[in-house]
Amino acid sequence: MFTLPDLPYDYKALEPYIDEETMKIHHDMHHNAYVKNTNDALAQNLELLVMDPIELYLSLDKVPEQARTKVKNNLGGHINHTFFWGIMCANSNFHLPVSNGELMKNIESTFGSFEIFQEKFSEVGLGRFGSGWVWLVVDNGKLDIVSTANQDNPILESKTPILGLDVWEHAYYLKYKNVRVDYISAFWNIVNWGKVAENYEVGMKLKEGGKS
Ligand code: MN3
Repeated sequence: MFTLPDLPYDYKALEPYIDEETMKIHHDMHHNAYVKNTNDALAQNLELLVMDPIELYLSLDKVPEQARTKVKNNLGGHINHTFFWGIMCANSNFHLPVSNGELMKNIESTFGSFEIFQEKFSEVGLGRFGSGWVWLVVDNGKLDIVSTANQDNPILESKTPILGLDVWEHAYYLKYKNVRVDYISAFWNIVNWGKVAENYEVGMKLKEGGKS
């Protein structure tokens, strides 16, 4: 059985950028539903329920065909939200990427500057029609910004996400209503750059050989 992980901080830790009520609903209801739906879909396949979530997500051919789409969407939701909680934190130091030498240098050389990177990330997030995510990924040793629909994760395309933002309306509607751009702007205040830098190192190490 997959289980809902606790948030790594209090529900109100990301205030005022993401409000307490949004975090409660997002974690306790939305994320919890992804976990429950995955478990329900695999109730007849207990051997799959003991697998590592990412390992199972990368081998969906093991899932019986009639359950595959449900598992892809809901297990993706579980993986994405677990990742998302981890790349945010209270009291983010906005300038931390400056001290993370390698990642910052790569962001600057790839996009031109940190500010241009932020603009492009916002553009891609705004450009996602309907529900989905915007990601900073390592793709074969290079940084890139991509967007995915629904709960798809870039690892399905052998890209390693190092930063990601949920742009489903449920992630921001209570506070920001339909103004997604304000939610994306606020996000920069709560990015856990230390965690992003860790993810970056992992992604760069995968350059040789890619995913198995
Ligand atoms: Mn969500």
